Amino acid sequence: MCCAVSLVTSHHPPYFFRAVDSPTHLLVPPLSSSLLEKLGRTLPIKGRHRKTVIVHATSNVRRNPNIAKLQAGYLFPEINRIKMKHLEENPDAKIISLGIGDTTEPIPQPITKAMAAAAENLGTLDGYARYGGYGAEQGQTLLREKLAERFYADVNIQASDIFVSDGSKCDISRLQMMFGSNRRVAVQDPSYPAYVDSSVMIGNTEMYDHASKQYGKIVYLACSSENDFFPNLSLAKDAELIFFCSPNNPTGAAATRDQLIELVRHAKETGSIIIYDAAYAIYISNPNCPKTIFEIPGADECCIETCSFSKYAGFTGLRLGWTVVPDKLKFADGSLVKNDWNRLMCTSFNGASNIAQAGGMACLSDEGMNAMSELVSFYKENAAILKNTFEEMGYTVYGGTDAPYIWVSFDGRDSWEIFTEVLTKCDIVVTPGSGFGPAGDGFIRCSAFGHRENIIEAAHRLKESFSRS
Ligand code: PL4
Repeated sequence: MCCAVSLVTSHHPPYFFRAVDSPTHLLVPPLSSSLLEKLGRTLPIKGRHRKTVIVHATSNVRRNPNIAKLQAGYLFPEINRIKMKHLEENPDAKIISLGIGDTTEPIPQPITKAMAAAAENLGTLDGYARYGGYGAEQGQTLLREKLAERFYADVNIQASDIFVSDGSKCDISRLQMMFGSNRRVAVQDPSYPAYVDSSVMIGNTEMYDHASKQYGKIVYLACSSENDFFPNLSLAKDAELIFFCSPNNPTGAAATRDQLIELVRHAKETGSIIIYDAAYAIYISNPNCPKTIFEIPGADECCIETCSFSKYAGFTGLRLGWTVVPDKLKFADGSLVKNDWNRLMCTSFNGASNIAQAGGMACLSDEGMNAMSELVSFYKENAAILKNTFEEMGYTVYGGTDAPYIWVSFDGRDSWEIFTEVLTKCDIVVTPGSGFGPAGDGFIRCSAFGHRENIIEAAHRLKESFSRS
């Protein structure tokens, strides 16, 4: 191990690291394996006693204590790691992934053609002069206008409220950066894990509690069939920021107009801000479920909406999204949230790729809109196949009609245990419900992103191994 030897004096927490030597002047005998195991770990300190341990370090820089609070790895790379390990151990396994929600079908041709033309254009003097170089941090004006026209024509949102970005996940972290630490945050439970993990990283939480499987200070708003997947908002009366995702990942539940009216009313009464994740809005079929929070009167005074081309047009790898910060939304001091978002984006973001933005423009043409709609219909047919399969097998299933995810109940069983059983018996990767929060335990999430033949084969394998009826 090539590093300096340091003494760590720890007084739970924070941990104090002090380098006392270099590799060339070792003061200590070789480290035992048990000590090596502790390297870089948070050591439990009993009572008020200080504990001195030896660690290898190459710097005196203290680890970010907020990142140190995180448990295990981020959910999706973990799922991928387990999948790869399964493949290593079973090289002949024909794994089907219903796990990570990653699109599988090609980007429609009118969109790829527009991007190819944009790339070619960058190879010409004139084209480069017009579209090359750094672009506006807020996104190309034409794209912002087109987004406003396509998705916000009937609501009080202007092109200048829309900030184009490299995707929703990135904007979620940047929103955390804008609001800063020590915020009281509420999340739906279960929900997309980036909300909780980014809250931990920015310093909005206390330590993780192993008994409740929750981070201290975050308000977990349980959503289940018992409350129609809409939480008891009174629990969030002290929250400043509420992450709300509709259609929800992972439950697939889309909030109704009445529920969203209640959400906006709550935010206005408590003075909180809703960060509304509409990444799957295009999957909504139910006319009673709004596709943007800004359909709700007053939402422009208390909501930020983030959205993405990832699941609309297969841009998961290409990266293009947007966040809407309305003009009317203000901080407690009366200043515009939009001004701070603009300031943050100008400092921390250099504008979305110009080729991706050309693709975004093509998505919003008539041809592109039709192509996206076909793609979404295809994934929704997959969702219907999976949903019907599990129902025929005797399971209770949610979601899948307004979202590309189905949420399958295993009657309270440990969801990692089900995940492992599905992987070992069927060579199928799903996502364990508890990865989305403690209220997700007992469930698995199946993604409907897949080639049709894989979805049909997965349905067949699941029926063979897990049928109840
Ligand atoms: C795996 C509610 C997927 N590595 O692509 P983006 O950044 O525009 O959107 C990410 C996103 C935002 N909001 C919600 C989402 O569900 C997602 C994507 N979630 C999933 O399987 O739950 C992909 C996850 C990816 C990630 O961590 O986002």
